[in-house]
Amino acid sequence: MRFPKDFFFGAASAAYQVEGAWNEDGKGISNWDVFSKIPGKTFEGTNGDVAIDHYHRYKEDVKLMAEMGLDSYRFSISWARIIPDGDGEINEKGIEFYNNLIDECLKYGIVPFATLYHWDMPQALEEKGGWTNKKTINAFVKYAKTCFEAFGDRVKHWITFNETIVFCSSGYLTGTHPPGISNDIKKYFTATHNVFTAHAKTVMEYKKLRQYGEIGITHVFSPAFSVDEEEENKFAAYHANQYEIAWYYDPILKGSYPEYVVKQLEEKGWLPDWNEEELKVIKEAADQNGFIGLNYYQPQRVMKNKDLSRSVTRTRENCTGAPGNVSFDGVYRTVKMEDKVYTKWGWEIAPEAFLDGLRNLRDNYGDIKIYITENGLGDADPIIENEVMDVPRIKFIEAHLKAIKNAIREGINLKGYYAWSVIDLLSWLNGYKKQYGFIYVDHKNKLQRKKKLSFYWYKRVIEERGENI
Ligand code: BGP
Repeated sequence: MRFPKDFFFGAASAAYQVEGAWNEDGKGISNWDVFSKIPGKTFEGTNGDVAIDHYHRYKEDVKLMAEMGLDSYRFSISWARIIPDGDGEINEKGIEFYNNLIDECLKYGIVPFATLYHWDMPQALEEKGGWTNKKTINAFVKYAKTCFEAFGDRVKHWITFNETIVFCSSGYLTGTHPPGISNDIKKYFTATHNVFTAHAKTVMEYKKLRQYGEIGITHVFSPAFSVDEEEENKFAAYHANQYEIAWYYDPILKGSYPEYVVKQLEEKGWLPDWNEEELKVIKEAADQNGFIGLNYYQPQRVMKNKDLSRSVTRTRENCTGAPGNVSFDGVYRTVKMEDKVYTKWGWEIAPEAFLDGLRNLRDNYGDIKIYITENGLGDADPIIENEVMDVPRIKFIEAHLKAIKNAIREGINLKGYYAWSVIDLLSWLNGYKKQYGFIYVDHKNKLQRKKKLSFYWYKRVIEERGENI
C-alpha cells in the first residue's frame, strides 16, 4: 500500500528554535528571550539568540527541504516579530520575512503549514500576566487576524496553538518554562481555558474571512495506559486521560469540558473564572474546527501514586509523560517498565501504543481529521567518518509510519505526518545536544548544514509514497 496522494509527508520546526535574529528588523523581545537568559533555566545556558540562523538562511534550508522532496513544511510564526509588543503596531519587516519564507516554499511546491503560537509570547504581554490575563485572548485574535490577512492568500493550513498542556503546565506547575511559576494550579487551569477561548475566537475570525483554508490546533498526544490489570491502576490511567486528554481535546472537538474534571476542579477551588460568552464561543468553534494535530512522542505508563510524600518532580528531561513523574494532584505516577524500550533521554519508544491511542481517540471523538504534527527521535547522533549515521532515527520514524499506515487501513482519517524536526535545532531546555533533524548543523563550523543518512532515507520514502514501509 502506498500512502494516499493527498497525504502530506512533511517535517516541522518552530520559530524560537530555528530563527535566531532575536533583536533584528524590529522584532520585539519574547518571553523566551528573557527566560532563557535566567541562569540555570536551560541546558548550559543555551538560548535562541542565533539558534541555527534560519532567519538568514531560510533559502538554503528550504532548498534542502525541496531536495528531500517534502510535501509540506510546518513552521511557526513569531508573534513578537509581527507585533513587537503583542498588541500594538505591526512590524512590516516581520511580515516581509514570513512572506519570503512562504514564497520560497511555494517556489518548490512545498505546502506551508503555519503555527501561530509555538510558545514565544511578546514579553510585554507576559509581564501583564500572559495567558492568565484575559486581555491576552483578544491580543492573540488580533495577531492571528493580521497573519490571516497578510499570508492567508497562500497559507491554507493553520494551527492556532502548539501543545497547550506543555506551555501551561511548564509555565504554572513546574516553573520550567516562562513565566516560571510553580504549583499554581488555579493559574494553570485558568491559562488553559484562556488559550481554548483564544483558539475558539480565532477559528471564528478565520471563518469570517472566507479564505477557504483549514484551521485547527496541535495537542500533545501522550495517552495513558495502566501498568497492569489492577483496578486502582486502571483507574489511575482513566484519571490521567481525563486530565491530560479529555480536558484538552473535549473543548476543541466537543465544545465543552469533561464533567469528571470540572466537578473535581469545582470541589477543589481550581475552576477557571469563565463566563457564558467564553463557553459559548468554545461550543460554536468546535463545529468549525478543521482538524486536530497530534504531537506523539511516547505514551504514559501509569499507576496509582501511593507515596504521598513525593512532590511534583517534572524536570527538563521528562516533561511530556516520561517515566518518573507524579501528577500535579498526586493521584497517579508514571513509571518506567522493564519490558519497554527507551531513548537516551528516557522517553519510551512505543509505536504500538501510538496505534492503540489513535483507536481510542477515534472511539471517543469519532471520525476527526488528524495530522501528526510532530513525531521523532531525540538522540545524540553518531558521526562516523564524517557522516551522520542516524540509523536509530530511521528505525524510529519507520516504525511510527507503519503504525500510521495501519491506522489509515483501519479507516482512521490521517492526512499527514510531520517529523520533528526538519533540521537540528535548539531544544527548549536541552540545548543542541539532543538532535531530531534530517539535516545536521555544525556548531563548530559556522552552522554549516549537512545531510544525514535519514535525509536520503526520508527522500526515498516520499518518492515511493511509503510503499515499502
Ligand atoms: C515538543 C515541542 C517541540 C520540541 C519537541 C522535542 O513538545 O513542541 O518544540 O521541542 O517537543 O522536545 P525536546 O527538545 O525537549 O526533546
